[in-house]
Amino acid sequence: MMKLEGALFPWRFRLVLGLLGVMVAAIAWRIIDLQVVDRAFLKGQGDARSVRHIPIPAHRGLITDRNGEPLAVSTPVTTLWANAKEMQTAKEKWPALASALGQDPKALAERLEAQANKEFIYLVRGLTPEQGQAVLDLKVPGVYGIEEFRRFYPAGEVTAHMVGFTDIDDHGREGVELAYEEWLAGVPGKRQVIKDRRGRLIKDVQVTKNAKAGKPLALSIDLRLQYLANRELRNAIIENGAKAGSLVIMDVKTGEILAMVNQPTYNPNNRRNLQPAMMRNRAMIDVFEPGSTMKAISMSAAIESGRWKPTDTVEVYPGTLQLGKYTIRDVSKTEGPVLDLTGILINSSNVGMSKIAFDIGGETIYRLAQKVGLGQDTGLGFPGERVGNLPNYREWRKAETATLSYGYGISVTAIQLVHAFSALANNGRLAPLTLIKTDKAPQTTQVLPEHVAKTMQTMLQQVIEAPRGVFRAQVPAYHVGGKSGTARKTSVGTKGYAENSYRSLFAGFGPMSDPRYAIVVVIDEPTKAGYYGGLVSAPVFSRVMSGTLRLMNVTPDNLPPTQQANATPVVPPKANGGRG
Ligand code: 59J
Repeated sequence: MMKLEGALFPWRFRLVLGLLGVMVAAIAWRIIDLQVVDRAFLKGQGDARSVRHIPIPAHRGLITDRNGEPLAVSTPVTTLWANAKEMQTAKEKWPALASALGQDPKALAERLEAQANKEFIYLVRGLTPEQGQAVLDLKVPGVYGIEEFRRFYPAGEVTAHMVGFTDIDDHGREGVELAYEEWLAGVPGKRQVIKDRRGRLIKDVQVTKNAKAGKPLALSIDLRLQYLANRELRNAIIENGAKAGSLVIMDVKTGEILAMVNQPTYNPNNRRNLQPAMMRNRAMIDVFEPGSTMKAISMSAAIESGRWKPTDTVEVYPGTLQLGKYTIRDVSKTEGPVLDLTGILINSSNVGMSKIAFDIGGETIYRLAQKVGLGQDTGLGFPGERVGNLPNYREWRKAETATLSYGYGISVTAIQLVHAFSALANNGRLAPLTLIKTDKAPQTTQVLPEHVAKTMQTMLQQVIEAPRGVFRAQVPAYHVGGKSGTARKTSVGTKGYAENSYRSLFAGFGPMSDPRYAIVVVIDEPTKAGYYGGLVSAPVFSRVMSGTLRLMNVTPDNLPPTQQANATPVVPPKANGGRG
């Protein structure tokens, strides 16, 4: 019967057998397909669902002053984050977490509920590693730590404008931190980890890319001078009830900025309650009319023209000069009806300067102003830096020529003004400005013949040392030179100049035996003791120049005769091994 049936339907049996065989082959093929052919793809897909790359933060380069004093330091911090979804499984631990974080338990719970489906939220950023570990030790499910770096600024408000700061993600946002971001930042690394479906870390697999640390940066500034400048400027601002101010010290031979401070300032380590006015690096981002400090440049142009020498005289009587409906005025009444060129600087005669300007022509002054960098790009590339404005020369009317010659109708930054004076100090050679410490002597440009610069040095020394000079700028034991300026501020809204708001200026250099340091002091809107540059800014110049020359161990070139005798080095008695 069976045989009969089998014999009757032998094809049915073979069919079933054949089908089974095909199925086995299909399964076998599928196994081979998955395990051999698609292996890489599938493993990749699986890993993509569990392997994560997390960044390893790069250590940001240290910023120091020229002597290696730290100005911006990266310290390791722990940032705590949470997988809020995962945290919902252990609500009983939230109060303990809140107290460890120093947060209000109710507020934290509300936040975690509101973001219950988020897999990444920050709990708190920038704890000390110890604080962070204490929280992690609570082992609250869903709470994780990442190591980051945070910037600390040891000199705080004293270097705030220069150094700037980084944002919470450690990227430069202001100052040198921003200008040199690429240099300082480095490149973050990558670490491969395996996480489960819920994002919990299961295994730290390997570092796939090492973090590349940022490079260190030594600035040109000298922290000691920076402190000195900051202290003297701040005191002057308070004493004079002034709104703001800037002070810049420059090494005229190397082009290095040795100090640059502004008031008001701020603490970069605690940026709550920051007002925009505090953050301005005024020495580079505020422009102003240089007023009479400009006469040092105009006078240089006159000497260079060969048409004028210091002893030549100009009639300044009666202290005014009418140009159509425009009147040029001298503020202080001078000794006599005529002044020589030095006298024009000492008495700061606008009339005298203007008459010289008419003789040499506006273009002569314009060319020199341009060469010494007034209203020109400094090339520093500092964030927010302004270029100012030197109006392009055309056939100027007399009034325009005159006002340019004594410092109006042109706008400059404090750093440009110190740069311009540095050319006079450095015997006519202009060194390019730099905020970075330089080791080799820079390429300088001869912008003024040496003999002209030397003549100007003598005249500017007279401005300070002559009987009617700006005696408040004098520096004990040294000869220095410079020029004060008092400029009415242009008032917004009106077309002209404010009646009673002034900018007090002083620009100078020393020691005259071999000028090395140039200093500019800008005091904005003094309201108390007076407002003349010779009264308000000159004493600040004196104190800061005095401190600078001492700190830099510069040999005095103006000791009174008795002290000079004492100053001859005392030769120590020869050592004789104690044999008497
Ligand atoms: C001045 C100006 C404004 C702009 C005038 C200062 C002009 C001018 C139009 C009146 C105070 C004042 C373009 S003063 O810097 O001459 O530093 O110790 O602001 O002249 O024409 O009540 N400086 N200052 N001028 N404007 N326009 C003197 C002088 C200067 C001094 C004192 C006294 C001005 C010696 C200024 C200083 O040299």
